[in-house]
Amino acid sequence: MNPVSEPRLHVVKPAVGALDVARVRTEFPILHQQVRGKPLVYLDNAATTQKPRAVIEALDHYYRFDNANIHRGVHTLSVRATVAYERTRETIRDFINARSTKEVVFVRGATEAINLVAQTWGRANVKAGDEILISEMEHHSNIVPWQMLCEQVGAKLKVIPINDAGELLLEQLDSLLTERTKLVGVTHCSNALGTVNPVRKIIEKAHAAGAVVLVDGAQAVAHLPVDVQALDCDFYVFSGHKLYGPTGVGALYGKEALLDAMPPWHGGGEMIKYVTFEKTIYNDLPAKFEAGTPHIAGGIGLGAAIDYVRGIGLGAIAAHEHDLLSYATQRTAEIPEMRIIGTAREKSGILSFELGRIHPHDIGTILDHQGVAIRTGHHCAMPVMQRYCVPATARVSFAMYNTREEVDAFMNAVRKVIEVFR
Ligand code: C6P
Repeated sequence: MNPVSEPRLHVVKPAVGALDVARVRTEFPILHQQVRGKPLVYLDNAATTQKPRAVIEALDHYYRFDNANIHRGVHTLSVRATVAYERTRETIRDFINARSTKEVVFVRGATEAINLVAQTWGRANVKAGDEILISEMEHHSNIVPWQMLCEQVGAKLKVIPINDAGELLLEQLDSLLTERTKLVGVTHCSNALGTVNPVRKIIEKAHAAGAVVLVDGAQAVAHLPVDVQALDCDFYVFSGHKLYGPTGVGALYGKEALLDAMPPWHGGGEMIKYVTFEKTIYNDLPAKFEAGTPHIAGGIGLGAAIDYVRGIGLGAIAAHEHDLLSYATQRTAEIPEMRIIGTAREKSGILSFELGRIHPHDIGTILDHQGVAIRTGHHCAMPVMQRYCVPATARVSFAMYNTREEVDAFMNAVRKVIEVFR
């Protein structure tokens, strides 16, 4: 199957106030540089976003003035570091509207969060013959941990297929959900296709079938408002670095009752209340899942990133990225060789494409010579590539600081690729 897509406009949340992109850009020092003699056009935001001054300064401030281990010391620096780190937990709670900070576990990122759930909740609740249901558009991070669990306990992995536009075939959900389905794992936004999934509807159906739901929010939290109570998801995971924060830090949201009943994951300091050689009493939530010294600076930086994003407003960010995607989608129609992969009605700012028979890595390399940074490859979503019968795609992904002029620069660079291969 090699469906030819036509550019379709998607529907994302309406504008809430205009975004002052020129001002936003002044807040991101890295954007103001030349790459290979051309102004940098950074369009690889789904891989990682750039960091605003507020985040860089939060990290700098921590290391200059507050660096100490947390939750342990009575001295002033330790108290300051602890307060700053725990402030981020509250910031995250508020950002995703969790009921309590007990429901917010710091992790290294989305990948670690999913592995944590698979190896704790999964090992405790999934037995031989049970089923885990994921979708065809998942990132490897939301496939492999479940495959590993299934191998360990003798469970079965099932998959919700997608149509040619890259939308889930939800009509199949009813038959795919059985009394054996223990968990549904689904991405909020696809990193390879840009599809925004109707997670609320999926959660409702999964709950009706008695399954819990983990939502992979890695590509969502920086682009659309997330309310875990309104969604009623059981677990929600995201990485800080795709949300303008540092790498190596992210969050796992879990409903308190579920987290409370789960066994701990890593053993070590911080996750214990009392240790003897005979027996250990584990700590309360969320410390039970936070063994060892965490990425303290990263946590503090993530708090600064979320404050920054909220200051701009997710409504305004979504509207701006929607405009960029619409503009880019329209402009791709000028180049007949360009085929968009992923034309769902609801999309976030991700444009995956093929350019005739030119290999995506060649596209990426030539674009880099024009100062344009995009990602090429399978995007850690090989089953999506298999679905569209392509080895890889080229992918443009937008953030709040991108502009229509950058889309123009990208299109000019694509024309250059075609010239080179003509
Ligand atoms: N996608 C991309 O370029 P980590 O690596 O843990 O921060 O995030 C993993 C992950 C999980 N789910 C989705 C939907 C993702 O997009 C990603 C990361 C990057 O698309 C790197 S492969």
